[in-house]
Amino acid sequence: MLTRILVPAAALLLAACSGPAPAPSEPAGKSVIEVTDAFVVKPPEGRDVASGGLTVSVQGEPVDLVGASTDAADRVELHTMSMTDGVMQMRQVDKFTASEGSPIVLKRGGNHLMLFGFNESLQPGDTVDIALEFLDSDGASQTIITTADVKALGD
Ligand SMILES: [Cu+2]
Repeated sequence: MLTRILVPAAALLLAACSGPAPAPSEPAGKSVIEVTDAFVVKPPEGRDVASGGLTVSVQGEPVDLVGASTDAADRVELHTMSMTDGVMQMRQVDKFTASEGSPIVLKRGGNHLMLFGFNESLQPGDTVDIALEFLDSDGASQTIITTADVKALGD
């Protein structure tokens, strides 16, 4: 019985492997990405973990935001935020996806950027450049550098 199930599965696998070669991929740039409203919140005195946000709109094919980096911090992670039993929980994720009409919105109290080792000398009113790495559905990457305003905690 087991054998009879396994044989067709193996045959399918072989068929998939010997299928026609994939069509040549389209040139990159099918997605036009726009990043706006970038900000970073200066952490309280003595802390160096900052949260940040921005909006990513796309025209064309959907794109994934898969990473971020900045000279202003050691490391930037993509985080989700959720409430579980009244406890706020943050979780690191690999990516956020933007599609037409459905932008990525990263903000306080929601999905956000988390900057570790944030440069403590930066003050509200300063700006920091953040490099955002995107992948489109063909696996083509695009890096966009956006300028984020440093905001005070209460702003
Ligand atoms: Cu976080």
